[in-house]
Amino acid sequence: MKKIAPLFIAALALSFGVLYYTALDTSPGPPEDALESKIVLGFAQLGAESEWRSASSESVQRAARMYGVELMFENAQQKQENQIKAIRSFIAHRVDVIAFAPVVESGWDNVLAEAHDAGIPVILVDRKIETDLEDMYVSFLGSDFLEEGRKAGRWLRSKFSDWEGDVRIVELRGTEGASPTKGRDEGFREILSDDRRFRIVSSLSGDFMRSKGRETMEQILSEYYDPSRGRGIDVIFAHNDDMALGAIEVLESHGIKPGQDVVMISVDAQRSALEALKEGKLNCVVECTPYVGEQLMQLVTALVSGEEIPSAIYSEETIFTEDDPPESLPEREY
Ligand code: GZL
Repeated sequence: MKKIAPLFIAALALSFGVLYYTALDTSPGPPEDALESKIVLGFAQLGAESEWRSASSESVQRAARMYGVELMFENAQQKQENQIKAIRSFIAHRVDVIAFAPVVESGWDNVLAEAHDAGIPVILVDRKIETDLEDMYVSFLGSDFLEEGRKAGRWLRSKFSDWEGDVRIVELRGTEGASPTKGRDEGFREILSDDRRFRIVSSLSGDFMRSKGRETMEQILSEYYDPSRGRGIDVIFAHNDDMALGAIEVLESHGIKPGQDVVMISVDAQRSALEALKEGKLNCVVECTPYVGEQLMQLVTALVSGEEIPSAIYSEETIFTEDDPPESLPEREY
């Protein structure tokens, strides 16, 4: 019996405590609108695979500080399951808005349905998704990848307008299944498709990474490049600067002059790519801007204020080529 008494008293105290706590907890706090309620944005960044991605993250973080938005920022190390986990944690924290750069296009239906059911709007930043469900996101903010590929194709056709023979092209693809990889590839091929001189002899992924760009370029050279048997490469089209810069290192290690022996095309226009353009190691760089942080915060603020926002906002982008005077090239932060 004695043993039971202390237990009973402890249970009584605990229930009283809980009651006391909940009573305190239900006391009327200050009115909602009197609280300085900051907007809370959950951002699931895909990784840190390239200079472009680092600049993208910095743009979002800097803009959140500038706009007074409380930012929950998660980096998924290029793993979709990590992005899904991050989005679920944002839902659990009941953030006001979720934004993310989907590492690949497919596999988002379940987690976006959970966000939708929780009443949390989602903005796609940088990359797109494929889904049959309606209303899984409220807006896309980023680049037109198809047009970026078309720009590369148009420049290449102009470069080889007087060329008689075949144009043997190597394509260094970005992350398989990612919307920029798909768009740049499709746009590039669309522009070249009606001219049989242009032949893509190898198309392999370097995952948007400099290290894998090097590995893939070495593999392509070993499998394909053999001038003694007339197997050369006339053009390298890299889906981003990091892979192009990796390929440049490999070409030079084999005594091949990038930009002279092989025409080099890249996408992004980071600082080191524009430097390579000035040095004649790249011939064409299609711009893809990472600087959408402020636009994102404007969208988030408008959304939380109940304003309508556009379903898609595309960045204005240009192209830089070997014909541009070096002094006309922009100073890049990244
Ligand atoms: C494009 C972006 C791509 C960049 C790469 O918007 O998703 O991913 O072109 C980056 O540099 O890794």
